Order: sequence, then structure tokens, then C-alpha cells
Amino acid sequence: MTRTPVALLLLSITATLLASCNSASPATAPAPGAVPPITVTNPPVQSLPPNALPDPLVDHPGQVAPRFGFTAAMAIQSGDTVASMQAASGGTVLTWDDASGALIGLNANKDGTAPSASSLSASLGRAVAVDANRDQLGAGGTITAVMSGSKIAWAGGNLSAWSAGSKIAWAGGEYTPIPQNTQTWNAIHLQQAQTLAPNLGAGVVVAVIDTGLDLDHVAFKDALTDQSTWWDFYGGDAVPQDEGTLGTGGYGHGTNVAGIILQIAPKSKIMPLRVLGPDGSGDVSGIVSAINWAVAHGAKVINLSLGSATNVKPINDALLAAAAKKVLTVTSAGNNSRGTLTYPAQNRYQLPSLVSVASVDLMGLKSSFSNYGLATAVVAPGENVFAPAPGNMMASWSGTSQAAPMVAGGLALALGQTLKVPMMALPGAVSFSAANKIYTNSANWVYAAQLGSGELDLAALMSQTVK
Ligand SMILES: [Ca+2]
Repeated sequence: MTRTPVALLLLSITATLLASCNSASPATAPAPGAVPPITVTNPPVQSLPPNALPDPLVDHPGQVAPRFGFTAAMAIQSGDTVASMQAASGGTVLTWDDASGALIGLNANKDGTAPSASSLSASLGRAVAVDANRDQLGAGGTITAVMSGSKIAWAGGNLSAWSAGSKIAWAGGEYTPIPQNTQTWNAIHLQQAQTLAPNLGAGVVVAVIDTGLDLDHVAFKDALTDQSTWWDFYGGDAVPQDEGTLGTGGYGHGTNVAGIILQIAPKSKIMPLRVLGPDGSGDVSGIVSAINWAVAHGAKVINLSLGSATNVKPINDALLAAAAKKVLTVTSAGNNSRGTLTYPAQNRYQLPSLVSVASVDLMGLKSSFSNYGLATAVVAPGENVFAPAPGNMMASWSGTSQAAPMVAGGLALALGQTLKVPMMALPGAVSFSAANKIYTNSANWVYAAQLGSGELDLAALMSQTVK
């Protein structure tokens, strides 16, 4: 297997995207002859999100919901209505959350400049923060191997089905659903953790805010939340199907991330929320909407294998509101090989329920692509991690995107048991239980204290947190 250079993301993706997205026509009807549409069979009972386009219960491949160049964030005051806020701002209300406030989508001025925060502040009668919105976030991973052909097809079966758990999944020390991952799972003591947490995450919902999932993949049978809790914020419909061409951009990224979580916590349920397009990038407003949605629809853990070079206040506010409702978030450190993490990971000390995850190889050495820094909570082995790929296939990816869902799955394992610590102590416990022996390797000395407390140790995490 060849490892492609992990050049990445935010800057290059943003640049290419700004160009390519100009040609994407917003809100167009699905192309005739496209893939047969996936229909939601249990229509959502809740009111639809503001970005719902006509006929939202059927998937519309290629459709892109309207995208705004900027967002204006503000507190909600008594007497405000969506209509009054839109009239005063001239924009479109994208999110409306009592805790984290309102986010309004705005286009650039005719001369291309950003809308004026002071003018908006004057017309709305409160403080307003204006931020760039479009393509501000990117997925943090690169596909490294696609298994194709008859022997490459997915052979692991339905991941939620080995409910008998570790006895079926592990045979003679081998991880039988995907033997290629045996060393990776041994590095974080997964087999022992699953023995200590025999409910395997049952009853815990993990929201995967990403490129969507291949919803029809056999690995995800019985492993997803009810369809009424799904949403595609990028496409403006209720079907968060992963879209694109395998091996290109972000296609398959969310499918891989969800598949990693289910290998760790196979009885947890994944809530698929799509915010990134086929190229792997997406807008601030979609991510804020998805975080609010995940909290409102019962997620206990949110996985954000994405990040931005910019510190985005609306995302921080949404994560603070999630923490206030005891929802934990795991996010990737980014793949720029730099000593600063992408946001929101870089804000770990400001966001109490956030775990930021960097990547190491199977020897515990920092992955060449991984960011590092004092805001890192923990590292996990994010290189060549195999998981389902669209089309009932399997593929490996490398990135901090692959390290983060190992922590999200670990939190789901713990939350599936009776805890012996307060729930909000779990993010700290991920660090306290980490194995700091990575720092005994001289190759890591240059990163002293910048790879977090050490490498994720799921067995130690379970023994410290569950009864
Ligand atoms: Ca869709």
C-alpha cells in the first residue's frame, strides 16, 4: 500500500474550492439519470431546518443549498422573530438557538467587501460579529488505500451485529472484522476496553458531522439513528449521503470516520449530519447548524474530524452551548505539520467538553502530517486506518481525522456503562488515562508536552471511569 503525501487541507482546499464552487449552481434540481434517489421513509416530525429545499425527503445528489459569503452572529433578545431579524439585517437567518444566539447569512457587498458589523450593529441594536463563512472548514484526512475488486469488497459484515461483542470480533488476538486494523487497535488496548465496557456503547448516540455517510453500506445496517434525526446541511435535504468519486477530495471521509467509531463502540448509534461537500470543505454556518441539531436530537458525543485555520466564534459559541447540555465533542488537531492546531481544537482550554486529538504512527511517533501543540489533549494512531468505504467497499485513510473518532468511540464505550465519575469528567479522564510512554522515544522529544498527555489508552480510560 502506498501512502500518498498528506498535503492538506484548509488553505489548499479553500483555494481550489473558492474556484470550483463558483460553478456549482445553488439549489438546482437533481440531474436526470443520477443515482436512484434515497428516500427518507420516516419523514422528520420536527420542523425542517432553514436550509431545507423543495422535496427534502428525497436525496438530491449534486444539490447544494444556498451558501453565504459571510455570517453575522448575535444574541437573541426578547421580542426577536426570524422575520424581524431578517428585515433588520437584510440577510437570511441560518441558526436560531436560545443559548448560542442567531446566525444570519449575508452576501458580500457589491464591491466584494464584507458587510459592515457596525452598520448591522446599529440596525439590530446589539453587538454583531461578522465572519467569513464559505469554505472555512476542511476535513482532516487523506485516503491511502482503496480496496477494490472481489477481494477488496467489505467483508466485515454489519458492524453493529457482532453484538455478542468481543467474543466474535476478536479471535486469537486478531480483530476479525478487519484484520488489517489489529495492530492499530492493540495500540489503544481496544480488546481489553471492550471487555471492560461490555455494553459496547449501547444507547449512546454519536453525531458524525462530516461529508455524510454511505447510508446504504452493509456495515451501517442497524447502526444509525432514526432517519428523523439525519440532515444534510450542505445539500439542503434530509439524506446525508456521502457524495463524490472515491479517491478524490473528501468522498468517503465521513463513511470512514463513522466506521472507526463503530469498530470501537459497535452498539452505539451514529447520527449522520452532512456539512462538507465532495471536496471535503464546508461552511461555518453548516457546522454551527449541525452542532445545534445534534444537541437538540439527543447526541451525547459529537465528532468533528474537521478544522479551520481561523478561530470561528460562532462555532465556539455552539460548542459552549453543547457543553452546557453535557454533550462532549472530539475534534482533530489538523494535518498541516505545524505547532498550532486547527480550530476548534486549538481552543481546548476554552471549551470544557472538547477533546483535541493529534496522530501518531504504530510506534508512537508523531505522524509526519499531524499538527502538535500545547492544546493537544491526546494522540491516537491515525495512519492507514481501515473502515467502510462507499459502495460496500473498504478503504484506509490517514489523518488526525482518523485519530479523533477513536476517542469519540471511547467516550461512547464509557457512556454505555454506569460511570463512576461525573460525565463531564470524561474529557479530562481521556488525558489522565493516556499512556505517556510516547515521550520516552527520543524522536518525540522535540514535541515535549505538545502531543498531549500521551497516547489514547481505552482500557485505562474504562478502568478509571466505568463501574
Ligand atoms: Ca443529500
